Amino acid sequence: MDSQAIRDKTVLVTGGAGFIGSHLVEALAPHNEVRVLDNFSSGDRSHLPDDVTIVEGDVGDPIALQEAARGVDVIFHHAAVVSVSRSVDAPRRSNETNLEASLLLLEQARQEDARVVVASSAAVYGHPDELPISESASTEPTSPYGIQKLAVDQYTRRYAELYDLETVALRYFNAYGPRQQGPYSGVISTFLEQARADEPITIEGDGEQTRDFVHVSDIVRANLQAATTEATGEAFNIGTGSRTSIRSLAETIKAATDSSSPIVHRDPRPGDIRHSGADISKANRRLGFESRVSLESGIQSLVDGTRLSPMEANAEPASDSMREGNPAR
Ligand code: UD2
Repeated sequence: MDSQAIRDKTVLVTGGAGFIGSHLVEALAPHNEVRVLDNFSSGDRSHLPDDVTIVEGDVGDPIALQEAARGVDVIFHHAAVVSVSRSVDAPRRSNETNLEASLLLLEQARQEDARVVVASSAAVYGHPDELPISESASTEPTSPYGIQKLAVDQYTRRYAELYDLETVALRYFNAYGPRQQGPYSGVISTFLEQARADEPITIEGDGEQTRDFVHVSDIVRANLQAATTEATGEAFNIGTGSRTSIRSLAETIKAATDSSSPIVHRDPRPGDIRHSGADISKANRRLGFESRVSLESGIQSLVDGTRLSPMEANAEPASDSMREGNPAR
């Protein structure tokens, strides 16, 4: 699978100024006409290349959406309220953006006969029955955010069946990389900030919980593959296939930053998922997806401020000593 195959298309990236969206825009812009629909509630204009067309507005605003989607070939849907805790505090508000606006977008895609690649989430699974988690695992989300993502994921797949629309849902595991920041940004950026400031690195609970951390450049590559795959109407796990404990992550980040931060424990997060790890064999088989960035090199590049291109092979997974669990390849 040639993941650079999407060329000379008109594409829309919703949430294109955000963390994942802006990296995707950068990868698409040299070869395609790119439009970005973003309300800049958390995204940043400075992340966008000069040659993209920006429509400022909510995805849930039909006028803005119509303008942004007119004549596009592919829509990458990354606009969302990404905070799980905000979805718990205000479920209807996050439902508006995460679910209602996504449905509006699918309808718009039907009008344009555009392919849609949707950002789904490992949150659809809730507490997993087995590891690694395959796409056919049970889906019992534990938060409004997860419920909304699951509904969108299902709508996305059903739109392929019911309306013959080309759709793909990508279930991201724990994404990390440059530009991930702010209060809901995830454990890697939090630990990095703490380590750089020589402040305590705060592990919630015993630190033995595990996650599948996937670098944003791998996620971008999965999106490019989804843009051209023949395997539409499907959902795919996008992770690395390996799990890392939060304690091991804290130690790696402390070492990589040469920090004198103490590693401390506080109360576990209520409802925290104990273990999460992706079976990526379906994405590998059907999309040609593989993860190329090991957690060590991903963290090192964050520390050094170097960029990892989605097209470069940075693979050294076999020697990745932090990894545990069963690589699903
Ligand atoms: C991630 C996603 C979420 C959803 C979910 C799916 C992020 C930011 N969130 O939630 O959107 O897709 O996966 O299951 O990617 N932790 C600490 N100390 C800290 C911060 C976190 O110990 O300062 C722990 C936390 O208790 C948890 C783990 O690190 O056990 C990961 O936390 P997270 O907020 O980065 O991501 P997660 O898996 O809750």
